[in-house]
Amino acid sequence: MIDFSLSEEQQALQNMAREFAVKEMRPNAAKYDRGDDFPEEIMKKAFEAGFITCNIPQEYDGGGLKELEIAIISEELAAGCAGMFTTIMASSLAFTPIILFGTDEQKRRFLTPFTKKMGFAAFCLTEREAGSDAGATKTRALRDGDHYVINGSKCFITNGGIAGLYVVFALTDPDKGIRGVSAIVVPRETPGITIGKEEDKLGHRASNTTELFFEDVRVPVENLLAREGMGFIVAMKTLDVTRGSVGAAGVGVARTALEYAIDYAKTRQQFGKPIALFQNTAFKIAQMAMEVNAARHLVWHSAWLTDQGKPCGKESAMAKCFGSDVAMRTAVEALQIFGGYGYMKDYPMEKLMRDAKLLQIYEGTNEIQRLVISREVIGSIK
Ligand code: COS
Repeated sequence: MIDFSLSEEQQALQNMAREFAVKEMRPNAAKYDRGDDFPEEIMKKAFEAGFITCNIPQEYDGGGLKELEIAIISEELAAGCAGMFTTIMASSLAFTPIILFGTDEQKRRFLTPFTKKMGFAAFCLTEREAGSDAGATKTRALRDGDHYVINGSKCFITNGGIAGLYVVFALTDPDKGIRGVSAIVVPRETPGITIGKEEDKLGHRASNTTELFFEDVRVPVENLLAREGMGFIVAMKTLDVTRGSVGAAGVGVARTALEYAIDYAKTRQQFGKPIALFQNTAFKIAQMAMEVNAARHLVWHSAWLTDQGKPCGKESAMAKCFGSDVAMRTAVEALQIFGGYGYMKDYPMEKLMRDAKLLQIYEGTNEIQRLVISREVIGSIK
């Protein structure tokens, strides 16, 4: 059976997220893009609406949303402002390894507090020398009695400076390489954590990105997720689940760019008629509309697979890669329709283009997504 319709609940969720994006995010997107301020008030409203804790299971007082519903919300929020979307969904990314691999006690201890009071979490995998090669982690978490002692640093951490909780991937057994990596939950208040400077980014400027330094950070062994040495698998399985929402964000950014381009093309007159009546413009718009639809279908399919508990690594990589590539292509083409106006900061097009770029890079570059897809599609070679 195949059914593309959304349930009444899903439609209500979509409407709620769309209204939030239109009323709260879009009117403030340029302001937070220009300055260095954090959109605190909008995040408070996002918390009250349940977006920040949407993937925390209901038994731990969260929204308990499935991946398809998260994809629906992600598209809407990113259509409002990709930077604010990133702040919200980076917490979901950090909650995911706890949801997938935490014990009941860990979920209660680490997740439930986020449902009571607004807070953020951060997924700490990337290091200066371990980006795409995530297994090259150098940060160590060596056992000392009933504690791990963490030393090292992480970079490009979304929510790094504002998070109350970090999920840190570190070597508990440095001799074992990838198989010596473990996932450990580290509360922000633990002594020895220093937050580096906030990165000055091209786009997603409403989100906070920092380096993090760990110096003799002592964390009880009860904060280990899964087992020692399983950290790399924890990271990979997390990304399999979450990458689809980056594709959904790509759909959101592309959809906004397309909407602006259509409105503009219908009103902008050149050579005595609206430019939408020139086939060059109309065909660009047709191409963009096709690609937005195709990307959404990939995203929803990968989310559906995840919700069914079926393998989804290849499909979520496809959704992430295609969705973000469509965001980039659409933003560039839509800006072109605006001509010189598109290049000006008074118009929203250049922000969309800058925001689209990061979607092709974070949560695994699109080159890594193509690697994941090609490995599975080609299979083993004898
Ligand atoms: N699910 C379960 N297990 C997985 C897995 C997945 N999705 N992907 C890899 N593994 C397992 C492999 O099966 C292998 O296990 P064995 O050693 O028992 O065979 C192990 O993990 C190592 O995998 P692999 O050999 O594929 O590792 P590589 O170093 O070659 O590459 C990639 C792994 C490139 C896919 C990984 O490093 C990656 O995803 N990098 C990008 C990281 C990223 O997204 N960073 C963004 C920052 S987080 S916001």
